[in-house]
Amino acid sequence: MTAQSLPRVMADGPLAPIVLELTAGQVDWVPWSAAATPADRDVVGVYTYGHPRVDGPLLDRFPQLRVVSNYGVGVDHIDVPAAMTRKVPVGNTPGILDGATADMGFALLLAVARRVVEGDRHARSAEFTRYDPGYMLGSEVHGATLGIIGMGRIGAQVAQRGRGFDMRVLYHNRSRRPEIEAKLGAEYAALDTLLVESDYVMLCCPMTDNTRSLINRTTLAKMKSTAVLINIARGGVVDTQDLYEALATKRIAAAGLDVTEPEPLPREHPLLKLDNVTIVPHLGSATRQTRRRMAELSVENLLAGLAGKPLLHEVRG
Ligand code: 8YV
Repeated sequence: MTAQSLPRVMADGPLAPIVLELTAGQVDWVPWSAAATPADRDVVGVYTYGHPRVDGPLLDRFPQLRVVSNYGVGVDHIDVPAAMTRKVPVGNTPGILDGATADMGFALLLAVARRVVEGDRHARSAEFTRYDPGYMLGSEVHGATLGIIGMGRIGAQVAQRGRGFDMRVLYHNRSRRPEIEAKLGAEYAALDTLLVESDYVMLCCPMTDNTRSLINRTTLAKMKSTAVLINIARGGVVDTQDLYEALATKRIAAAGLDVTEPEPLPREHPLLKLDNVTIVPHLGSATRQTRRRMAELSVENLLAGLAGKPLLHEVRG
């Protein structure tokens, strides 16, 4: 087939080499354009790689659209009901990035609790000339209480790690998960109870209208002053200004953030100046193995949709 006869798919890039490899000879990639272009009439697929916004007006640009495939599980950047109304299936990649994302949650939890990033900076600095048993005391992880908000697949993996670290595990979720309670000894708690009792609060929920700004001035005020907030969900689950104020005034002790709102934060944002926050640039699923599986599944979804077949994983509502 010539490039002209291959199905045309609009994607935000640059795409990972593995995505290009897996689609070689099968897809004619069209660069992302926020505005309508003459090429739109031939576009039959949309591939979202780094969270570009997909809404009704964007979908309406493509009269022949057969599929939207997302590289990742979270689809808060895609108006799924708008796609459903237009009978365009939306694919995502659940079930393959839970372990990697939970590992990152624990990497942040441990880094913040035991001041790993600060310690690294000090160990490299000119100031480190003498060992002092009194400096950089952290907080204990084992034996502490971990509060997990959102007990889906990622939350369950976090609970398992918490148990491995001999933590008491509380969770809050839309519905109770008796099998997780039985298997991992996690205890269901009302949101307020979880906030009041946890030493570490980890956000593992999807971003929806119900979870947007769930962590705000009011909920932060319920947390212990020694507590640490870890966000591996979406930046928008936390009100950034309220978190900044809580950290700057030591209302809570510290935070570890894989995600922020906006993402990235403006380079001059005051949150970036605080010592009691550790931030990584949305690395939750960023292992070679997991990212490869995400590429494979998102490409399978894309090719299935282009061929008019059911997607391996279709987001419903
Ligand atoms: C992805 C994520 O890396 O899957 C998700 O929802 O947030 C990340 O694991 C991201 O979506 C890819 O851009």
